[in-house]
Amino acid sequence: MYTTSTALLEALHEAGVKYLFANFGSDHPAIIESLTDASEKNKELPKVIISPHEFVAMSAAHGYAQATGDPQAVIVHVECGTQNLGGAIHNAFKAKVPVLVFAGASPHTQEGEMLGSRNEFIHWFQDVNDQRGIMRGYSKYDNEIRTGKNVKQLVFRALQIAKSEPQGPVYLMGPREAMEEKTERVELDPSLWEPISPGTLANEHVSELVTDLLKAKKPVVITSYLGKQEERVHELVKLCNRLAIPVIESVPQTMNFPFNNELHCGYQWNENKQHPILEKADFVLVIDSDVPWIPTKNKPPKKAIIYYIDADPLKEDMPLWYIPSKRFFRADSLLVLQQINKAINRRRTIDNEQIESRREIITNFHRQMIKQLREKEKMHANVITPEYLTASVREIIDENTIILNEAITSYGIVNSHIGHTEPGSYFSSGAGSLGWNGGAALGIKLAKPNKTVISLTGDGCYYFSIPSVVHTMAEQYDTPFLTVIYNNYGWNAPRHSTLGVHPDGIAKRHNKFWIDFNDKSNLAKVAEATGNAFGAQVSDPKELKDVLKTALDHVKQGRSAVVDVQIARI
Ligand SMILES: Cc1ncc(C[n+]2csc(CCOP(=O)(O)OP(=O)(O)O)c2C)c(N)n1
Ligand SMILES: [Mg+2]
Repeated sequence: MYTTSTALLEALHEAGVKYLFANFGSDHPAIIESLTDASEKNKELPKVIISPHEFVAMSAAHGYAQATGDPQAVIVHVECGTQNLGGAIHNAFKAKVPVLVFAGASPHTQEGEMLGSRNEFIHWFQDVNDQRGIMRGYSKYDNEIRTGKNVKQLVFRALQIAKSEPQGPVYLMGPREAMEEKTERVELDPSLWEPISPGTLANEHVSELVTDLLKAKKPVVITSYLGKQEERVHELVKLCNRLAIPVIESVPQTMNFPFNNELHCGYQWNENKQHPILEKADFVLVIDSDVPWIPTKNKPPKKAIIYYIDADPLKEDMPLWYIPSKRFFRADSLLVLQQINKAINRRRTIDNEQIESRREIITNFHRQMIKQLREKEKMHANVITPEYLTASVREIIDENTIILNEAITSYGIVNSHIGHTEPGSYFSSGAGSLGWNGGAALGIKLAKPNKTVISLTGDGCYYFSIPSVVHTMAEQYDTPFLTVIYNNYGWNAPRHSTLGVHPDGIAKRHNKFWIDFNDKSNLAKVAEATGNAFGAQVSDPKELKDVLKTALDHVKQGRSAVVDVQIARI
């Protein structure tokens, strides 16, 4: 027995995919047959992770790829399952995370003409005009598997596109008859389907950039996802240390620059304040960042010379996007940083005195910033502030921990009060459809079983993550992690958004923002019920640290834990 479905699964295995996050249906009999056949014959295929909701499946593949760089596969049921991927496809696409999604499609014969022909009422309902259109706008590539004869080529091509920068999700669909088709095994060499090679700068561009950089008195680097690759972080540290360049992380998706480096000048999310260093900058290197600043709140001066380096400097998928950059380079940030560092080493006239005086100013700024942060995280008598909560988490973690941040109006607080220092130790979704945290934690733990994984989430984002599904899967697949809910009993963000546009509006005057949740709900019980997690609620600041420690002990012993912390609405 060797069908299109066997070839599809075999292709995924040969391409290095380890997991299939799967939600099966009437479109998948051939896949189920092939999986059982392989399992009975001890033939190695990717491991199936049964995912009771597609959003969690996709978020888990997202997290796995963030932690490893390796795309996994998500298998969903026709157009319905594709739609249930929901915001998770927005997240993978916008965050540039590689995932291969396969969906079956309704049979295209109805009188038994072929194996797989319609035999259930649902096949008429699930036959839609443009199933692939659901993913268009949120995938780099989509195609239909029409025969088993070249399904491997389609899978390898799809993965080549997914892994090439800018990375992203890809979509294949196959109608039932095509997936049942008997076919011959095709041998392909995976090494001939590698992602496109990373790009560098032309020599004259390196030289121009370095000349402008060395002329600058107040240069600054801004980045968001440079830390996708550890080597990039080291190369950026090398450059910044050599020239005493301050770094600002804007909307950080990864750990990009160690917070304990005294050139780190903080994180920017939606804060309504001009960053004092960016305000005075005369040179800005934006490297790996979609949103380096929000011009209505914070921006460099008009005179600053800006260079923009990214795998996707045109942002063709963002209809409105521009920054006043002198040059836009499509290139790999590691290679570019290596080019810049080498070019600087070759320069003979570098004003080291100026660099050292700048280092002193930036170091003072950093120290002052840390002092203010420590002030803010002091315990208050009756209420847990997000700063105190984050500092308490920081105190119980070690260097073997990965933190996930979906704390929304506490996004920046999580960054500055954890203060990540190790590449790969921190992730946010990198996009805007909420609920990534639960599935992503599961995927990251699957990828890095020896790490302690901690998800810091708003209460709204906890609901969005479908915790019942996340925790039943976490137990079934032995991926224990700690969730800490920053629970302000509602959506604080739309309140901030309303005040941002209408600071003295009627909503403010009546303190009526339409964002409040049921405050009697015990959120941790969901995880207890479906995943046998340890659950706790805390509102007393004095009890917080002990509860967090107990919860973390449970996680270290192999049981997930959810700590629901009542925090002040800020
Ligand atoms: C799928 C989705 N639905 C709605 C939103 C709009 N939204 C942005 S932030 C937010 C509130 C999140 O609530 P919570 O996690 O409790 O964080 P808080 O705002 O309270 O800090 C909402 C509803 C979104 N971004 N994505
Ligand atoms: Mg909230």
